Amino acid sequence: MDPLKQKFIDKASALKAEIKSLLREHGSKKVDEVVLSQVFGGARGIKMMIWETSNLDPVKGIRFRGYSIPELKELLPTRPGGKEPLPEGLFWLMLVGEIPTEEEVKWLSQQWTNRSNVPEHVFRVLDSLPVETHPMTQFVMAISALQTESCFARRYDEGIHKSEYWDPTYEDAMNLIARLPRIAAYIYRRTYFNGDHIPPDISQDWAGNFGHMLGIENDEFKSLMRLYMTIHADHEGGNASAHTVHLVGSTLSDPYLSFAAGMGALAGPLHGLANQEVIKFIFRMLDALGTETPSKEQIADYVQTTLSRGQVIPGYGHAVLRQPDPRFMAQKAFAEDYLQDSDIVQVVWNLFEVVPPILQSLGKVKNPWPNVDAHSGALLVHYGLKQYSYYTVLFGVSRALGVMAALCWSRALGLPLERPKSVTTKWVKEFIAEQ
Ligand code: NMX
Ligand code: MLT
Repeated sequence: MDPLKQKFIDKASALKAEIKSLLREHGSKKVDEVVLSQVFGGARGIKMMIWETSNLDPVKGIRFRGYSIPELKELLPTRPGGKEPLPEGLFWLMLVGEIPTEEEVKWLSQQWTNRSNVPEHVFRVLDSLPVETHPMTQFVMAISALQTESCFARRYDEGIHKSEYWDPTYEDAMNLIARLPRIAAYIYRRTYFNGDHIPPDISQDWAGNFGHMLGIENDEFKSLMRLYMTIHADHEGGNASAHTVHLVGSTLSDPYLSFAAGMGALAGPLHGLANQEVIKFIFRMLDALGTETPSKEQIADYVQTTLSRGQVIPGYGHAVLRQPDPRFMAQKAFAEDYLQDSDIVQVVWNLFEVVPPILQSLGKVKNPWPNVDAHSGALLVHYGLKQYSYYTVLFGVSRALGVMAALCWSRALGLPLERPKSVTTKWVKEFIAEQ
């Protein structure tokens, strides 16, 4: 058995036994109370699932196995001489809860290279779609087409014992992550470069090779890709894409179909599609104002007009966070290091000053601060990746790291079918009448 897989199952078996005795003793302890506004309000804040790979604090932001993004930048292995963490290291950390050594990260990079072959029929499925098909639709279809390769589906069909579900889940998770950059790059090149594809460079790390296949041969851009793939990977289990993967996976639908379903959730403008909406918003604003360098007053007027049209300001607000997103701050720090002089980055920074007080003044927005999507597009535009309808695919490739690690845990811990209770408004009225 490979060393990561062995480490994983050792840890998961120990935790499974611990959970069993914990539930025997404390299974009836109350962890939450649900009020009616939560039932009607998108289940905000209700504690209802187990997610081992990361946890979100409303004020401090995301912690991957307890580590903040600045801590990970210090601790995770980088390329020789590089400043940004390798996403391979984050996957290792999320899967087994340990900061990997450089050797372990090298091993994982090599594993993903070995597993990265994409069967020809997946490209044929993509090539059969109209070229103007949204990249997220192409992504979902390609992942679904790749499901022919699922070890989990095959082993289930052969009658696998339930105690072994984790094993083909791990294999599918590793193979899927290994193949995603090639698929995502194929979608980019077919959509915007007339199908002029770039073969993989297997000497590069996972994110570096992705940057290479996109066609942007720039070391700074590859560093950005490593950072981008690390910070978008996981945001605890309740976000819409992760929760969808978790829910679909709980039916024992295989990792490919579970991930494709999660990508459908990520493609919504209130979730991952917000990264394309932010840059679209900025381009439209610059167009409307007739300048690349609008003043803060001009930006404020445009934001007010957008709100008066009943539209949200993309990239701002969050269902859980109540402070600027540390992922926004990490991208801001990258921009301060590498691209201080970019006009579009300056617009993002001006929005950061202008938008929060305006949203606060509405009196209803719980978090007026920027989220991860407020910054990412401007960085990509700077390096020439201007085709914003592609941006959510990048988010999706990264999100695979977290949701696949978490899916391995769900199957190893033997988590059951997820099936919460719904009620009708008639039931609510009767419930109130009985109080
Ligand atoms: N612009 C305008 N109004 C907003 C915004 C915003 N950015 N954020 C929240 N509101 C409104 C919201 O629409 C709601 O209005 P109403 O009562 O009229 O329906 C009110 O403020 C209360 O909403 P909250 O409780 O603050 O936010 P909620 O938890 O419901 O929603 C988001 C969270 C993220 C969906 C919301 O803030 C939003 O729509 N933001 C813009 C889209 C975005 O950036 N999404 C990306 C999230 C991160 N990601 O990558 O997934
Ligand atoms: C995410 O990364 O999934 C988003 O910030 C949305 C969320 O956490 O709800």
